[in-house]
Amino acid sequence: MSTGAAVVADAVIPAPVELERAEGVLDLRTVTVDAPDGVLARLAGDLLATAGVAVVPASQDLDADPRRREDVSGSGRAAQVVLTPDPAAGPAGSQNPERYTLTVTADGVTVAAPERAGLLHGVRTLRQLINAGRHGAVLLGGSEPGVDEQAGRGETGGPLAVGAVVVRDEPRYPWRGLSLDVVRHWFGPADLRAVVDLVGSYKMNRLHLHLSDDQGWRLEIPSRPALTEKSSQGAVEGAAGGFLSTDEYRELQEYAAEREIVIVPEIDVPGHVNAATHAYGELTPSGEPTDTYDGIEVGFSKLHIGLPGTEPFLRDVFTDVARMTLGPWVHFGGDEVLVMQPEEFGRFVTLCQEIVAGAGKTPVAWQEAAGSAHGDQAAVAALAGEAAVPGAKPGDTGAAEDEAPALVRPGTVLQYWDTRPDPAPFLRAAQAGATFVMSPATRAYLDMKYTPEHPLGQQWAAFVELHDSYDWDPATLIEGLPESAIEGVSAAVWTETLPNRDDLFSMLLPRLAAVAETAWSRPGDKDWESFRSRVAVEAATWRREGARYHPTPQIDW
Ligand code: TNX
Repeated sequence: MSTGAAVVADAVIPAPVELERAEGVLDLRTVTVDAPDGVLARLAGDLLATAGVAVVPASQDLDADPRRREDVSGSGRAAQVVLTPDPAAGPAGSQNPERYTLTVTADGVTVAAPERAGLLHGVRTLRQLINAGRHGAVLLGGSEPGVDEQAGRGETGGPLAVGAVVVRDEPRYPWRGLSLDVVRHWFGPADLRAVVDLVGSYKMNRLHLHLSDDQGWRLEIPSRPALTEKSSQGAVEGAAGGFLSTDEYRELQEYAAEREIVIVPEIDVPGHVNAATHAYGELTPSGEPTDTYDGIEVGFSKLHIGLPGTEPFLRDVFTDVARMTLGPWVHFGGDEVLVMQPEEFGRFVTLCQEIVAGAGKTPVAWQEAAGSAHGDQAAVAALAGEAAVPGAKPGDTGAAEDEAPALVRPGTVLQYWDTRPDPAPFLRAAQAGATFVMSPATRAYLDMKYTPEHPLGQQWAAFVELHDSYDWDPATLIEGLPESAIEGVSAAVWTETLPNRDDLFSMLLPRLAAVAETAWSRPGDKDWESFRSRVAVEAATWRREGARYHPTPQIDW
């Protein structure tokens, strides 16, 4: 009988703050779920059912009369899983709104948390502990009645039981997410719900959708119907497009919100706009719509601040998006505008923040909005066919770095991806009140190939093996950035080379679990060797649920 804490800890991703093993084992073949509301009870039941547990309806009578707690299969009592609001839950002294305590004894399960998110997190942890028992990672010894020792420890045959344990837990960062490109290839509502479930299973709480780009427009905008009428059909290399209707968008957000996940919509401007300029000729200097585009180059398209149609377009689009969005954030892109001078770019950044904030949302933008140009300013000018900024050197922002005022407003969230540029603009932005979500391409871009031989993905930033996406600290990426300016972490997956759900998932898994742990767990609670064994356990769930993953040789599957 092995009941050491280390063995049990080998089930939970992301690694929890505290996990204390106790005596006893709980048979979980059949459970009842008791929660503060019906939606939570259903979600908790669904999560446990994915671990193989039979969930039977709870009723007052079951508690009152033990004889009626016989489970439907007659093999023993239904264990009670009780979700209960409790401000005292979580690690000692914690005020973290997502904290929870999960307590498993031989008599039942309690998940205590001050808020709904913590209650769900506790159930997610329980699901992984059950999964580990089935997979054989937790050796449940003894002769507990109802636990069949001979059941075996295969994918589905292991005991549906969990050793007694107390988990007290909370996240390191409030923003733990995935950024998903649904433009280069289209992923519809069913795929998106699967992604929401996946993100949630690792206690991530943001799904950022990249909804517009050169190749397509993926969200119905009531005031600008041509965007989806004319520009939603295409994708990369002639693949089929699609878009979310306003109803589908609302339903997706509600599905995510039930799971405590906020959808963050991105409409990417002032670059990555060919789908917009194809739909509305008034956005181009000639007045003629641009052709459709199904290649994978970036950086060539742009809006024009001086055209009379531009600002009304931005106001219409961002006002509609803000109105349709349940969460507090709207992302306006701002990345890789390789054909625009810094002065015009700065005016777009200022305008978009003003529109988004005026519509009641917090603006989010890629790091370029801090005022640093992407890459080499001279190359930018050359691409634009314009004279280089006088005196510009590679890496220049085109402005005097030390004196230039920050472009960002207080509260704007910047998404950091390019690990090359100089930290000065980011420090200035932080001083102006911006916060940062870390998506370093060399670690968190899950469209990067795992290895040079990997058949899918790109390689412009790095090869990103599982260990690379695990072994980094968001707090040390930008030298001098105060910890208080770090909002969190987002993995990102661009889909130029990923035409379907299987290919997408094989890039996400197992690396998404690594990024999730980097976002949730403190550096001292992270451990690569432990993570390796926990991933191998978690993979049993992926196989059972038919989720494709990449069997990297870094794990003993
Ligand atoms: C960069 S980095 C992009 C995307 C591409 C991706 C391909 C950033 C904010 N944008 O437009 O799809 O590279 O890996």
